[in-house]
Amino acid sequence: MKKLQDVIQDRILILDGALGTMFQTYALSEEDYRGTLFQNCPQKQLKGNHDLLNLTRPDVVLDVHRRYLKAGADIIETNTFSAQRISQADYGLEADSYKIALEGARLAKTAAMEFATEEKPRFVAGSIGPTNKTCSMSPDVNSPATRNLTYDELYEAYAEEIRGLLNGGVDAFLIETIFDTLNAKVAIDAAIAIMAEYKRELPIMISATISDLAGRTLSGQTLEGFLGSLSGYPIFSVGLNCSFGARQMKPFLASLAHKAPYYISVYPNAGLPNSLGQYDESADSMAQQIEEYLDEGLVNIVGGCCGTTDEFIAKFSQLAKGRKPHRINAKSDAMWLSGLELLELTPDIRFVNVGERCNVAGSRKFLRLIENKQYDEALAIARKQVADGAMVIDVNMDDGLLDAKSEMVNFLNLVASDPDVSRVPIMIDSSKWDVILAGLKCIQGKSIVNSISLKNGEEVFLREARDVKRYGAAVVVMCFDEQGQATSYERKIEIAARSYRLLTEKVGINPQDIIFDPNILSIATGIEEHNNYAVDFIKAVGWIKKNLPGAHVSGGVSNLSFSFRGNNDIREAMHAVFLYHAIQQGMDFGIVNPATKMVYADLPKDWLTTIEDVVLNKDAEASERLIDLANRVKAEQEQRKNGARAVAEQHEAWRETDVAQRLAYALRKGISDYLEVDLAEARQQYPHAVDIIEGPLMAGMNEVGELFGTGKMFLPQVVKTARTMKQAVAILQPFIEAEKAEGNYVAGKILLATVKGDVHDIGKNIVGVVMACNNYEVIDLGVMVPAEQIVAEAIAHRVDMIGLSGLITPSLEEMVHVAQEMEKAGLHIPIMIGGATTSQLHVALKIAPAYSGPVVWMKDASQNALVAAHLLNDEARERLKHELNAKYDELRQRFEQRQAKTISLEEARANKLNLFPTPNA
Ligand code: THG
Repeated sequence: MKKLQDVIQDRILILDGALGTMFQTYALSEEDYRGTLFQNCPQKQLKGNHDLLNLTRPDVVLDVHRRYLKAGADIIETNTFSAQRISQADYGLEADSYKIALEGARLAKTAAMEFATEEKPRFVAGSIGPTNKTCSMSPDVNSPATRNLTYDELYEAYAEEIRGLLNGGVDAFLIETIFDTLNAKVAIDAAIAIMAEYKRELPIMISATISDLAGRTLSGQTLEGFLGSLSGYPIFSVGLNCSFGARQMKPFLASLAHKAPYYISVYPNAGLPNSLGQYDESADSMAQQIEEYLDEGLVNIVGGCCGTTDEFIAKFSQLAKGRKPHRINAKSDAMWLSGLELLELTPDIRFVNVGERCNVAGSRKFLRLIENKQYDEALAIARKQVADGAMVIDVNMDDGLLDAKSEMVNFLNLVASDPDVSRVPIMIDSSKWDVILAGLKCIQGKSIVNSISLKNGEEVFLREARDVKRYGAAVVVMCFDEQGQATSYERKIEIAARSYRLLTEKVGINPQDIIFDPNILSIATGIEEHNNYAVDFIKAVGWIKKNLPGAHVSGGVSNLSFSFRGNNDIREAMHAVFLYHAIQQGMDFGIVNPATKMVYADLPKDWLTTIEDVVLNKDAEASERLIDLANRVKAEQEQRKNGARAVAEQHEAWRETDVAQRLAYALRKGISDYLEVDLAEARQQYPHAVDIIEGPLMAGMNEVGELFGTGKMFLPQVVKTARTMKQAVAILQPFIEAEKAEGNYVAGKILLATVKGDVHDIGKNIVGVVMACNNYEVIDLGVMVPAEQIVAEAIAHRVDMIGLSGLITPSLEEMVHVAQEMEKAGLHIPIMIGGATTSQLHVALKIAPAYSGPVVWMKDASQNALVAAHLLNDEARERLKHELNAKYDELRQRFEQRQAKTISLEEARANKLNLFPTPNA
């Protein structure tokens, strides 16, 4: 029987559609989900745990598979999207994860075998979902470095799922609905490891989901950045699923097809969910859009996600017959690195400056900040380097008195929370391998390991190189071997050549992922043997670039000038001269201070000659002349010292605007450095501290909302602004308290929760901030909160109102459930509804009718305080209630009219406009 790898070259393959949508047609009950196996399971609700049906209603699962195969699917997915312990923990079924995965694979395989023929083999792709937690984002706005899932925990969970899938007979792995690339990296890692264990090699299929109009993943990566992260792994296909409908997906799919060196897959939703959370697209209308994909040669594999059924798949299958599959791109011969964005080393880039300042051994300031746990300030150093143009940042925590590993993890997690910094790739710098590994496990982008070398022999070298490959990273290779550090040209190139051979032949590392560091050592030290160090380095650069194809060259540039410490102008001038010559020979990376302004072409003539003589070791007295020059410069500097300081105090342009603009800007950019000063200034201008929040800060937040809505900002940036808002509020809090004590404000108590089944809480957190700013006591129950708990806590705390939040469509249903439970409990307090998929129409049609108290839909967080004020005032509340009732009635009526207006196609045709009536008719 032909393999997937063969068949895909001949034609476009059809993937199946959604399983959930199909299960819905069976109207399964709680009893179906429980079966006899879980009859007595203490968990209240198992319904909704679709994967469990593999054990309790295998007949239904088989039936769905068969329907898709009948419709023409070449590849069917196992019903195992959540068959790992992280997700199953929601149902207390961790221990059953393996069995669920195994049975899921068996069922799909059984069905596939029934349909497979010589001409049309059928394949089973083991579905591996993202889980309900994320490795790259903090669950807590106040603590950006916190994670509630680690690489290792997730690895164990995935390994178990993958074992089940493999033992159950899958033909490929489909890591899908990826919203956090780090989660996906863990799945890839586990899949490769388990396959090696079983001596099997199956294709790894990858499918991301994009969550905003800017085409980024939820964790903020662009699709190109995402491809950068994948570039170190053996991948079969890449694509998109879920997200939007086929129409909105097309531009993103096109850019993926244009860039990715893999087969391309796509399985969109049946349109965007409407205000009731349903999917509007029909099999016909969606097929039209799929046809555009085919016309443009964008895809190799096509199927459907949420809302699609076998009817859709049958249509796609017909459409794809005889169509030309997408032609796969050749693998780029440029190096790919990534942070949130891709850094592709195209020839026009020539030189990548790596910021050196986040190094406890290379910056006293950075060390002090880390020692004192002033992490925000430490992060500001990283941010400044990127603002100064650093294309990569080096992070080093090696200090005898620090716990390097935990500091590395903490700092990298912080970096991940700051989209201005995490835009760029990271170079993880440590001499301890466990620190490097810990670092690799917290980065979703493709990073650079700094460094490995042969200093402890081949065995260690190969082992570490395999780790580099395992985590999909690039690597700096120092020119060290068993005999020590290479200082001469001959030793440098000898070690580089040997390392290159081992890495490419024994480990299979892509030469593009190797960066040699032939050691930049200090010159003009007064020791004669040091005089030729720069020359040897520069010559070695030329040799490596010529003789070790694909490989890159880097070095720690500031090492060169250690003997001129304290004289930064001379040091920077030396670096400029050195880089000028080394870059000419092909040096394409350098660890430098990105703030350096010194340029080779601008150096005064006498400086240039003197320094060039030293760097190129023109004569034995060159060092002496440089030392003289350095002393002269130093003396002049002493004289000008006071004047010079003023120049150093440069201000960024935005600091010149008025205080309201500055605050709004700081908020929008998530810059908290100036909050104290600016807020102090603002308090002079505004009568009450709370006015600052409702004025300039809220204006900033609104701007953020708008930018996000139009795809000009992406989620991590929004999270960052939320954090800055929180800090601003914390600064103002004491003043608000004081004003309250003066009797200026009355407040109430609000309970907030993201409903069960949903983990999104940014909107809720912003509301929390806004309400707290307005002197409400906020009881925040967090995410995934069951209705019973909401009701119980509302009663226990005697809250004045409840705010329900949710981002995904199933949350709409859950909100109705919460309203029903509140009604049953006899509550009448107001409910505020907010979140991306919520709508006034849904509130009018579904939630409000389920509850006798007021239910108010919130367009955005800025409305909450005002509406809350109305709700707490007896008179205003009655007025609001009437207004709402009228509005809701109107919405319902209009909706019903619209419903009534839709007639069947036959009726419409019978009633068509006839401009040329036939005489007899
Ligand atoms: N190769 C590779 N990695 C490296 C180096 C290298 N990592 C570390 C180092 N060398 C590169 N980084 C620096 C960072 C700072 C300085 C030098 C190299 C430096 N710092 C000032 C000093 O010591 O005088 C600090 C002044 C301050 O405290 O602000 O020069 O070669 N692969």
